[in-house]
Formats: sequence, structure tokens, C-alpha cells
Amino acid sequence: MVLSEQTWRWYGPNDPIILADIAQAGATGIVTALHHIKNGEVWTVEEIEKRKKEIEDAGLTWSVVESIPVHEHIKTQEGDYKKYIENYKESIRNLAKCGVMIVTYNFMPVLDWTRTDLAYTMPDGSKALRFERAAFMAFELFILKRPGAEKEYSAEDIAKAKARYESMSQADKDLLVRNMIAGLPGAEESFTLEEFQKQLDRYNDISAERLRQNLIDFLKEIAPVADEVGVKLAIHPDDPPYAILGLPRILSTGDDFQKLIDAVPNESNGLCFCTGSFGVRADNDLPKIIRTFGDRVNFVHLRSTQRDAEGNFFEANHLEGDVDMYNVMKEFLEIQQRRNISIPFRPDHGHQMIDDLKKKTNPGYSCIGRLRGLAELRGLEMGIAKTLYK
Ligand code: DNO
Repeated sequence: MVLSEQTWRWYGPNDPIILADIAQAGATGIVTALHHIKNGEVWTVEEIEKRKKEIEDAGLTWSVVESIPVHEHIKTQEGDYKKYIENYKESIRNLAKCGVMIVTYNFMPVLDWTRTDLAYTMPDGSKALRFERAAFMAFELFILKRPGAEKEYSAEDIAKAKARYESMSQADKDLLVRNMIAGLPGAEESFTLEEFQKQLDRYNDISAERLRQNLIDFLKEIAPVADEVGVKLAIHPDDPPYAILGLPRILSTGDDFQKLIDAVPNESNGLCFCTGSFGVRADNDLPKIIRTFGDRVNFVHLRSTQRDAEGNFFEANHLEGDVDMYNVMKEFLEIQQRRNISIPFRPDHGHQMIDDLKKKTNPGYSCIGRLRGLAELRGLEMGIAKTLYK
């Protein structure tokens, strides 16, 4: 019987959760990045080894890189983008030299993941992350005032956004702006409103097809290097999984990933199967996606979301919400038996709860909520595995 490798995202020495806490949580693998290295620069063997030693001294293993950020110029194919691609290859080679063999990345323009509310109170008093559509539209139409945005919404939506905007105090507006553009944990960029609009403008002439082609061009360069040194790539889906702010999106569905494999069939070209991101779309059948791409799933994020008819969603407890976690886990286990390897997963996000409510924590990445998620998920895994496999 093959079980998954249970991992935990750690933001490095500045993370308020220390490696010893993670060992107590029951994870064995660490998911981290060299956040101090500027986007686009090479991760040297020396820097990688230093971080690796710190992790190993705590009795843990550096299992997954999340992420080597992809420089914006690679996404738009501007300026020095060829140099940045060469640097990316070098970082992959250096990671392989140090035995860190899975690399997560995303190809979302400008922003990484996006939420409007980082402290949405659940009925039990814990706090969750939430995407509220009316607040999002209020930001786009009345705070950022993105040129042309009003053409993308119905009159009814615009009225909703206006009412929402008018209901906000100045403090609410400031907080919304911070949540939207100040960079959530893991995002390597943060902006002022003016800079943000400038960044969006860089994509004015880039359609989804063009962005997809730029991703394919990037993969055609890096996948052969990853193949050669044995590194597995894991692209993270768009979060949320649809176009926002007029930006093109190219990894929101299983079909999107299929296009990448068709264009770049290299063995290393793989997926970070994130149930929380894909799960926001009702038309994404999660057990089917993981089954379809079983051989390409190199890393898994397990988390659930709960949608409503207005287009809002909040992050639910790991075994609740819209994600069919039981069937996802079953498929995940099946893949691992078939491939005869342990694939790393991490409990993605978690509610801020219990003692963490009194602490300053990284949104989504407090300790106790993720501990609850990990405990529930590993119990689910063990239960299914013991029933199905001997
Ligand atoms: C959010 C994360 C993302 C993810 C990147 C991968 O919690 O899932 O920040 O790490 O998109 O490149």
C-alpha cells in the first residue's frame, strides 16, 4: 500500500510557524521557496543547500519548491525574458543538484491568488478567506476604475457594485485595496493602485491564446532541462479559475491543462492539482480531472470552497464545501498505487481558529486550521487505503 507524502508550506525563516511546529503537526515534507531571492534571479546551489540544511536539521525534508516565480517578462515575452528563462533553467539544474526534485509555478498574469476578504467570520467564530463578487466589482469599477471594465458587466452587476461601494467606509475601502493588491502570502509582487493599473495595461494586447503560446514557449525551453535532470514541474491552476480584471487566464480547467500536454508532451510537464482553485468552477469535475491526468500529477493541494449563486465563494473546512474530498482522495490513492510512488500533498490553507485568532498569522496559513486539515485528510486517506488496499 502506498500512501502520500504529507507536506506543509513553510515561508522560510520569517514564518511565525517554525520547523519544529511542523514536525509536531505530523508532516514530513516541507514545501518552500527562496523568497529572499529576487524574481528572475538564479537560485544558487549555495543558497539552496543552506535552506535545505536548515530543514534537514529539523528532521524534515525539502520535498517541493513552491514556487520559482515566473518573471512577468516571460509571460509577456518582453525585455530580457530570454535571460530570465535561462536563469529559470539554471535554478532547476541547481535544485536537482541538491536533490529538490519538484518545482511548482504558476502563469497567472500580475496577481497570484486573489481574495476580497481575509477574515470572513464563520458561524463557529473561526475566520476564513473569501471572494465576494460585489466587493470585487466595487474595487474594479469604483476604486481602481479600470478603463473599459464597465463594458464587461451587466447593468445589474454595476448597480450591485455601486451599492456595495457606497456601503463601505473609508477603512473598508483601504482594507479591500490592501487585500486585492498588497500581495497574499506566496505572491512575490505587491503594488500601489497606480502601479497596479500599469501592470494590467501591459496585458492590453495579450489575449488568452497569446498568453497560452507564451507559456508553451516557456515550457518548450524548461521542460527538456527538467527531463534531463529528473525534476518534475507542477503548474498551479488559476485562482479563481476564470478571467479577472480583463487579464487573460489559461489554466482554469482540465482542458486547459490538456492543451499544455498536447503542445509539450515532455515527461516533466506536470500539474499541481489544487482542489481549492479548480473547485470554484461547478463545471470542473475534480475526481475526473485527477484521474485523467494521473500520470502528470506531481503535487496536490487539498482544500475546499463553498460557492453561492451570486458568484461568491469562501474557503470551507477541508472535508466540507463543494469539493468531493472523499472521491478526490480515492482517485489520488489509486494513482499512487498504480504509479507505485508517494505523491506529496499539503493541507492547503485553513481557518484562523483557537489560539491563532489572537495571533498575527499569514492569511490562509495559520497553524491550527491547517493542522486540523492535515489531521482530517490523513485520516481520510488512511481509512480509504486500509479499506481498499492491503
Ligand atoms: C496560495 C497558493 C498560491 C500558489 C502559487 C503557485 O495559497 O496556492 O500562491 O502557491 O500560485 O505558484
